[in-house]
Amino acid sequence: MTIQLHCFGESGNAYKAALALELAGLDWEPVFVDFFNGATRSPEYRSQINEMGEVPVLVDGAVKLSQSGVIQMYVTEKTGKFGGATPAEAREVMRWVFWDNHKFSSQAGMTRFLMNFLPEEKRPAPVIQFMQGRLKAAYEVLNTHLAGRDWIVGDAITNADISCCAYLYYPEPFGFDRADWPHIDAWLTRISDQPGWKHPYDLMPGNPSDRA
Ligand SMILES: N[C@@H](CCC(=O)N[C@@H](CS)C(=O)NCC(=O)O)C(=O)O
Repeated sequence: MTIQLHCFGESGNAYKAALALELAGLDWEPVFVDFFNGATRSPEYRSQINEMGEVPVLVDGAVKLSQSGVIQMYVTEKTGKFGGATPAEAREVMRWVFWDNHKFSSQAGMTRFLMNFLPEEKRPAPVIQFMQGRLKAAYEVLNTHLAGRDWIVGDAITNADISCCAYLYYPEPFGFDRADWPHIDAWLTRISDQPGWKHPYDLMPGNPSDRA
């Protein structure tokens, strides 16, 4: 049975799930969620798809899951891929996924939203500046960790990499410039060189140009 992933292209959190499914070689298809027209805020979405009002949501037969990190764990359960080679690595993978969800992607996603998807007159400059300061500290953490290593954990790509990279391929500006962070830059190239890798806008339906 084909796995369904409720998602939209602009969602870096959905990209973490979509990329794990795709790189693992699982049979899956995207189900477009019209976030920009309020789909995730509708009572139907909350009662039938996800009470948390978010994407991504994975449906595999009777299994329904939200939270990108949990969906990534499910891909690991099904395929043995991306979870780390040992129990110690598996814990380390989770440590970075939690860090990403709390300190990195959440801030990158919000800053990108405020700078690109809000009408220009509503963009709160002091909040954006504050968020960019927080993000700079997070880039520093990741760049320093990646110095002298190919992957965040162990010797191969894991859910830690798939989680932390998700917002960094998007073209909309939010203050991140690959040229400023050489170890992150090389790591992003390493990830995009993986067989089967696709850009978020090629993997999921929905693109800012749809609303232009
Ligand atoms: N921690 C969650 C975050 C999910 C999330 O924030 N998704 C956003 C899209 S990137 C969303 O659906 N937001 C809807 C809303 O806040 O109304 C995950 O990793 O899945």
